[in-house]
Amino acid sequence: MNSSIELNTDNNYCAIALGSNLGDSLKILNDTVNTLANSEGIEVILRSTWHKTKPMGPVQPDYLNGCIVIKTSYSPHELLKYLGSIELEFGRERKERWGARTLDLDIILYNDLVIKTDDLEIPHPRMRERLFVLMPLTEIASQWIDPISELRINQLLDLCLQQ
Ligand code: PH2
Ligand code: MG
Ligand code: MG
Repeated sequence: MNSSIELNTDNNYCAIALGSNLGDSLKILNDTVNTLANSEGIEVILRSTWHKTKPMGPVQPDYLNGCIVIKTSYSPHELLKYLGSIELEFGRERKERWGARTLDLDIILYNDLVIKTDDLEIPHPRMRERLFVLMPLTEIASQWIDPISELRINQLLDLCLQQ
């Protein structure tokens, strides 16, 4: 696929998963969405409700999870870098893989792009098995097609619920 036409225009759509299980998670997540909405080059188009979810991975507190869809002029790697700076702003410390965190911002989908580099994989490689991503994402982007499986988000949710 030739994706060059889709980049650095104002018409890139990206689904982002948000999660927090340390600190005042509700405030952190709401403040994060406001920060993103006030950022140049980012327009928050859709936001899900917040879901309280059981942790996957090591023993840790429950999470608050949700998803947003943004319209952005950032390329995937620019966005990755910017989201990383927001995680740091909200006190994120990198410790154990999949461990507790004040804020996690994961790029889930970016247009219909497929990207696999050392630091970034889109679509998010584990989104198909994560109810804490698929449930909120179905609220706002149920018809978005995963370019890998070619299934819609609501179909991925149905499959995940059957597991
Ligand atoms: N994130 C993880 C690991 N486990 N569990 C839930 N419920 N929600 C998350 O956002 C989450 C997780 C690593 O990013
Ligand atoms: Mg994550
Ligand atoms: Mg992450």
